[in-house]
Amino acid sequence: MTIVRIDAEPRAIEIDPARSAVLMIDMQRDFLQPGGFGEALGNNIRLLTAAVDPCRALLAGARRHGVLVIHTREGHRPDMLDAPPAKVERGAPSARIGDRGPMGRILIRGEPGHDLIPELYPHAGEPVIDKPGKGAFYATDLHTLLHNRGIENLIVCGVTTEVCVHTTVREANDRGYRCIVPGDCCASYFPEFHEVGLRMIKAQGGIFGWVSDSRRILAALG
Ligand code: TIU
Repeated sequence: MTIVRIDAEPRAIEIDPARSAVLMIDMQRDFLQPGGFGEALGNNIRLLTAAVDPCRALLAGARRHGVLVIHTREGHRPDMLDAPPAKVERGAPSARIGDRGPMGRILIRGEPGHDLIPELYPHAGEPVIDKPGKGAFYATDLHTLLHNRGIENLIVCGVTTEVCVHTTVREANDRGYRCIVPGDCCASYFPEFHEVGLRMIKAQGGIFGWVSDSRRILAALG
């Protein structure tokens, strides 16, 4: 067992890479590319691209060191029976979940927009979790999969910081996982929400977990 020490806030954390996983949250075309769900909600999608290169570097390092990599995708069944009307009707988007856009039906499984971006595409054998909600634990088998693999620590990356990353970190924290969030591997359509989202995780002695960055995590892995 090789324990590594990751520099982080509010303090350094020691983890066993064999009992750790990288969770890559929702790096989907629907959130990062033109014509998807993110843009339909009125957001500037370019604000999310800063996280792509750090995520790519972190994934490469994690794979090199045998850290389990898990990807998630937010989306719904083509018949949308798993899409709460309260979610579909929310706000005033130019196009709603299930509507046709340039990348197919918005946020629907199997459509081009629902797929992960090519820069961060899963390698063969890496689990992909399809989730209907913002949190990766809600209505998925993620907890079972992590439990069966003996995973205790999660390095949570992806988009958006204050929505799906935060919801997942909160769910994971309540289930007993140690969550480390590399800030440069996350992004938000609202830079101020990104900043305060990270501060909320590490405040109060690390109320939801630890905040670090890709450089410090890669340095710890060696
Ligand atoms: N809208 C927004 O910021 N996020 C989402 O709808 N989903 C995720 O964060 N993945």
